[in-house]
Amino acid sequence: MTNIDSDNSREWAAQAYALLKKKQEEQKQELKKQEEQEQELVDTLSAENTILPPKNVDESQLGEFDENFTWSAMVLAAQGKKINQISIDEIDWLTKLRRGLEETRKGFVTELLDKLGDDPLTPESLDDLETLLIRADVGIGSTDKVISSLRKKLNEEVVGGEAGIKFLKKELKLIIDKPIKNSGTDLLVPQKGKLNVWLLVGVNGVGKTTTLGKLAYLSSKSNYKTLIAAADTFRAAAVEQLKVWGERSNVDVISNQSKNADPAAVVFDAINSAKKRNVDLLLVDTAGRLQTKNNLMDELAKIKKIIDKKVPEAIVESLLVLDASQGQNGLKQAKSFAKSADLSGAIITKLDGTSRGGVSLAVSEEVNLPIRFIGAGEGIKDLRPFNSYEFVEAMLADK
Ligand SMILES: Nc1nc2c(ncn2[C@@H]2O[C@H](COP(=O)(O)OP(=O)(O)OP(=O)(O)O)[C@@H](O)[C@H]2O)c(=O)[nH]1
Ligand SMILES: [Mg+2]
Repeated sequence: MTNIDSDNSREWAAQAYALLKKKQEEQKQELKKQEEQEQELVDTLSAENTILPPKNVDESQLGEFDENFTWSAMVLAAQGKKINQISIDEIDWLTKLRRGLEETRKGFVTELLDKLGDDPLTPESLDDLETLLIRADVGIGSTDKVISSLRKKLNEEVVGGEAGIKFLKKELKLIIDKPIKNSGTDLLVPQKGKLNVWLLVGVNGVGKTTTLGKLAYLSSKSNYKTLIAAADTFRAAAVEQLKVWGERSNVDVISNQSKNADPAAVVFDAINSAKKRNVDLLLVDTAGRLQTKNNLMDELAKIKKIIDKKVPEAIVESLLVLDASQGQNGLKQAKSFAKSADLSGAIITKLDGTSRGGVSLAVSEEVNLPIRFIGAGEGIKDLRPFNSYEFVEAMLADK
């Protein structure tokens, strides 16, 4: 970690901002040149009636040099990033994350800071903190852990307000990091040279298809050969929805448009294509609900069986998608899925605009799942690999 004191931090952020501004200007010039060249090509192709690829995704724009920028730059600096290594995309994401967690913070940190003030922590302030953590959906298990660590610390020494927050951040991070450490993989990325199959599962409306679209974009942008399997055959519009995402990220979608097509059969076809095309990552969208009494879990088991049988060497991840705004309800779903589906990780969505971001901690502590990605918006770039440091900093940012 880099040490930057607050006097120097604004100066540092200002330098980073100036550098990014320059970079953006250069990029704009470059983009203009490219667009001119592309237009020439488009004109030629249109004359030949060729179907054109979709337009590229918009580049992130550098916003104002404000509190958000400074905070984001500091979070990156604290993780050892140098001024010239910072990108507009990263700043953009952190700003979104911090804004997204604003509601969670409002009912939590602001009140906490008010209660703690500059005075040392007391047993009473711990009681307040306990209530606030529970209210933020952090969960009873995690709350107990944090409070008893703090109580122990209080018995040993005087803890001031600021030191209390620092200690709290450390404890929360430990809870989130535990299942990630246990999994042996800090960052989930497809393994090169193998077929990786990521199944997105979860109840209806939590954001599976949207998340899959964002993952397809991240993956193909990172040069993994990517393919999508539209295995939600229940919802008629699901395939169309996926195709739009596929187009935006230049990833093909394997589907079966016939009514009541068997999801496992779609996965079967997709695996064949994936093998033929040497795909690195096959992303499988699944249904959040079914037409018949068929159990969602049975359906998932069937899909898994096909994968194991056809490509036993594949690296399979079953990722549970959870809508943060559902709070404790989402946690209940996670528990029941975890019981019957063999899950390997979680993706938390809709962290923007919910006051229940704390549920991420409950997922780590009570369901013991490593959080792999988080979503904070409906745009294609609004999903990022999970970073516990950034998450906790955003959740407890003091303004
Ligand atoms: N604000 C916000 N909205 C999101 C996010 N992720 C998904 N959504 C929205 O949530 C709604 C449902 O998303 P879908 O991706 O269709 O959810 P699903 O789990 O595939 O739903 P089913 O296929 O019906 O099971 C859509 O309106 C999405 O735009 C997010 O991170 N933030
Ligand atoms: Mg869907």
